[in-house]
Amino acid sequence: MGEVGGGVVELRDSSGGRSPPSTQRSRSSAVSCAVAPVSAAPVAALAEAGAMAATDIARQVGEGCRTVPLAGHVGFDSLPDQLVNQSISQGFCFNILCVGETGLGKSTLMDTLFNTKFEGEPATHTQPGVQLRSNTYDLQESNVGLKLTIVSTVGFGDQINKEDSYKPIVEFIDAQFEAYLQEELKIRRVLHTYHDSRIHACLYFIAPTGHSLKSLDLVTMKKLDSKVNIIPIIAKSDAISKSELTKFKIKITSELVSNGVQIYQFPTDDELVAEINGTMNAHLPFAVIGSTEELKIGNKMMKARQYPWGTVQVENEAHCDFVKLREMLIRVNMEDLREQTHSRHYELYRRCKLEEMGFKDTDPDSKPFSLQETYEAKRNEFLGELQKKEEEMRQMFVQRVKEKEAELKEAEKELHEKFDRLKKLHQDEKKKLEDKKKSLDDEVNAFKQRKTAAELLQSQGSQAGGSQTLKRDKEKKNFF
Ligand SMILES: Nc1nc2c(ncn2[C@@H]2O[C@H](COP(=O)(O)OP(=O)(O)OP(=O)(O)O)[C@@H](O)[C@H]2O)c(=O)[nH]1
Ligand SMILES: [Mg+2]
Repeated sequence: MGEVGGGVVELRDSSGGRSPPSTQRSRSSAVSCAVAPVSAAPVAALAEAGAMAATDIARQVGEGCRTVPLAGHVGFDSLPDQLVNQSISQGFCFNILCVGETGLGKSTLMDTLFNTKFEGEPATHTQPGVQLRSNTYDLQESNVGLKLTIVSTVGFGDQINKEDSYKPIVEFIDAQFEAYLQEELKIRRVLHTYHDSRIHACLYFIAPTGHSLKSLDLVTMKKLDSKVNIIPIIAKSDAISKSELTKFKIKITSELVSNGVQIYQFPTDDELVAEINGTMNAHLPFAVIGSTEELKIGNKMMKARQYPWGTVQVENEAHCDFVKLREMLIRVNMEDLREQTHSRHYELYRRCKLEEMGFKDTDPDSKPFSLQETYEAKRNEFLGELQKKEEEMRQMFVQRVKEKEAELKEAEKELHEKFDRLKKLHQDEKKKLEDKKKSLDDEVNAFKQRKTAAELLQSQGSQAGGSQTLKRDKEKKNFF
């Protein structure tokens, strides 16, 4: 395996000249400056920067600070070396996110960039949604250790409805920021041993269509640009002719600009790398080819792709921009990508999150707001809200009880009315029956009277009939 960042491959500029030596940039932060390979130039530059910073501080503190000459060597000029040594012993970490449609050559490009074969199965085209696959590897080059995490999209662009394809990616990036924030907020923090999983660079793989960006690409890049350093690359650029590629690059750039997509710009504020970075910014998006296959070209073994009509060499700058990408991503700007992730993207996430949680730097009178005050304010706000909620619930409960009471009263009233109605009905019925009974009784009495009269009449009749019979019997006897 070859060297990844040690200067084996020379980067040539467009005029054919050799580019400045590969150097990791160092910015103002003390921690982030401890990244350069141990060499005299950056250490001297750091010492110089340190001296300049001291002058600045002296100027800032003004009267209270005096410059005192030293009578002899003290030793704090070794501070930059100490930083470098400490950083080397701690090791570095770098996290790359590869976003691109299935089969666009993401894994092959990673293998080619790091000169190794990372494991990983190709994805199918039948994924129901977009997922992210993350793998971490320990790499060693010279005496520098690198914990490399490669995160790849799986199933990106394979769904019929691609509206939400960006969401899992955004969620993943935010989850890494959140994990870091949680670690920072812990009482016992172990940030020096914490595995920082925040994404430092997002390689966005554009399909070599030669036309324009797909809306999926534009939407996804737009959603990601405030969260991660996006480096757009035209994948499998051997599938596109030279003249088409030039037009395609122009088209992509203009579409990114017109849609307000902020891609990562290689920094030009450090004169050590300003020239090369400025030149490379003009070459974006890089058109790359990936291959780990080594073919014999002339006397040399080279990474290339062989076709029936010829061979395309990965590391030949006339064939593609692979070398430019490797140079910019690994050899020149790796530290800037890490720093931008921390100072820009993570800072934005942290600020929004803390503001959401109620933290402020100053109160309405522009006085500094202490953590204690923030806590008290948030607590009071919370208690106020709790009281408000309690009051609302009480009101609601009273209201419900009142409603229930009214309902019950209404039901009771209805029952009473029903009872009265039934009672009246019953009374009417009773009266009717009594009347009927009375009339029946009357009828019965009248009948009885009639019966008695009839009986009397009958008995009288029978008596009268009896005496006549007696008389007749007597007359009969007399006759005989
Ligand atoms: N023509 C051409 N083919 C390439 C290039 N890079 C990779 N390939 C081929 O494309 C196919 C897919 O490559 P992968 O690297 O597996 O693609 P991927 O994006 O990782 O695929 P998934 O992980 O399945 O999404 C393989 O057959 C590669 O050999 C390239 O630059 N040009
Ligand atoms: Mg893959």
